[in-house]
Amino acid sequence: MSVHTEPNRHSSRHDREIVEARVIVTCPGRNFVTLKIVTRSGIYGLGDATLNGRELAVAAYLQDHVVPNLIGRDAGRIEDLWQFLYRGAYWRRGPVTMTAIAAVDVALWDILGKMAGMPLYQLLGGRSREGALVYAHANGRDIAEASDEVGMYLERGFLAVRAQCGVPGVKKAYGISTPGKPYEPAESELPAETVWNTPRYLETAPRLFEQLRADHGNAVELLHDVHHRLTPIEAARLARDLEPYRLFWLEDATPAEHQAAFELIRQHSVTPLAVGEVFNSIWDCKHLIERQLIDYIRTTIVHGGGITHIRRLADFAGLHQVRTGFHGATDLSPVTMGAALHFDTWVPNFGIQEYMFHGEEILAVFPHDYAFRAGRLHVGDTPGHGVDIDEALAAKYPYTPKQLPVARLEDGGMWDW
Ligand code: GCO
Ligand code: MG
Repeated sequence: MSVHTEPNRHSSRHDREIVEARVIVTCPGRNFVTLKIVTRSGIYGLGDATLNGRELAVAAYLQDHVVPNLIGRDAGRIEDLWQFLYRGAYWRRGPVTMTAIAAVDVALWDILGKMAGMPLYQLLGGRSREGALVYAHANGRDIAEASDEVGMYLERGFLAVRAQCGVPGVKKAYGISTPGKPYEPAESELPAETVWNTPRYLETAPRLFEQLRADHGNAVELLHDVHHRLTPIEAARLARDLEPYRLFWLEDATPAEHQAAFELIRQHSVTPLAVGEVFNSIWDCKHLIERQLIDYIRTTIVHGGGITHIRRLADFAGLHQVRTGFHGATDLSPVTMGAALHFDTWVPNFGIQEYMFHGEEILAVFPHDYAFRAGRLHVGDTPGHGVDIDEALAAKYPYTPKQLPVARLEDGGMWDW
């Protein structure tokens, strides 16, 4: 019997040639940088290139140094282009470079999916699960308000919720929204200055989780983000104090530039640890993973060199029973959310996905096919990553400079925000 297979009409080098790549900056409520790569066949792909508060640095890196290298190349050579932009640039790693590489990489995977007529998760190896477990953000000025918000998310069907609350005596703590507004830290052109008090926080956080368990029981998964503000020994103490409340994870308990600092936390506590939203490559977490000092790795596609690199990171983490828990704050565009959800649908060592919802204006600029049902996000079967951009609408929202806040101790010394 002879088997006849039609050649894919996009399989020729000529059709796959990159003829245009453009950087789109838009601010439908917050700034996003998107790279659009167009092939000769007319098929295009999108990659997110947003680095909160440093958006134009990535836009310029792409525009001035990457785009001229893309024109005329074969969009099908995803691995080779990744190596070209990483090894070939000589200056390696760092958030600006790795975000720019990610934008190219995700756009090329999107093109590949569209050429193949397949959703991205299928190209990666197919479905491992029906939907990706997600966690929402609950916050409140005090414990009671935060608990009410956890209750509100449970009513909406969430199975996992991150909780943050105000700290008595601290005027504006990380993670707490202005009443009536969604949580959005980058509100002003120059960084807002906040004041931090570690002893007050260390008293408050365990009381928050004691109350949440009393109000909502043990079935909900609870998470908490320290946002890098503790020293290793303080982090060890908090992780130990939180043990009775069985957190899903404690995030960024101490800054992780010095990866071995996590050994101290591990020596004192069995609270699961998550780290990595500010990492850009495997090298930032190699020690943490090899020594099993963390349980979840948060580095996601947009800031970690794209699907090509994050796939390697996830495989390496899997060898050490570390699971993924991708960053999904609103400063990552729906393009990253779409790509991340395809990855989550495939990756064997999936843990959880952060889901902080984008507002209506943003969702209108980025039409997408993922949807929330019963505690999980589900990707659609649109070829590629399933997220598009309405360029005419995007053009109506010009870039607006906004930076993240900074934190100081009460004596004025700079601290981690
Ligand atoms: C999170 C993060 C965010 C970051 C933000 C910075 O866990 O979602 O910590 O809230 O602060 O992404 O741009
Ligand atoms: Mg975080």
